Amino acid sequence: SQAKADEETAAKAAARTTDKSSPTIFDKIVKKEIPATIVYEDEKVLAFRDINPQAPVHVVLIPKDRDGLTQLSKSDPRHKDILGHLLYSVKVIADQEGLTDGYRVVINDGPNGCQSVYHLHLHILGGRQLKWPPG
Ligand code: IU
Repeated sequence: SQAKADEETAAKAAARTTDKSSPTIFDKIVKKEIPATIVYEDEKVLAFRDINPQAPVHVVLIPKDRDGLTQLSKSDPRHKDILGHLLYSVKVIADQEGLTDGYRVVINDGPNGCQSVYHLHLHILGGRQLKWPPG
């Protein structure tokens, strides 16, 4: 029946958006299949300007190889090196961006953290006085 088909379509759409094993748009940015304003890159990480910036400087920093790191809470001991590499890269990028008066680093994790892309990423926000607590 049509109703059943509609139900199936809706279920599939829901599954697609919550399927945390499929590649995300960030993989396409890594492969340069879709454009992004890249501000920093090395063999392991890539950083680009957020398309919906929440501050004058808003950079998204990701591991090039997701390697199971859909989100921080899914990390395991094998990820310790890349996690350290990412955090140190924040400092390098913040220097490069001239954030001499400070900045904020954010990792949104899961639904309560308002994570929308399931490829681990760090937000680097700066260039204005940020408020605390966040929303
Ligand atoms: P979040 O922590 O998962 O919500 O962060 C995802 C961010 O990725 C969010 O700030 C988006 O604006 C940003 N982004 C992007 O920069 N380019 C894209 O093509 C997509 C999302 I999709």
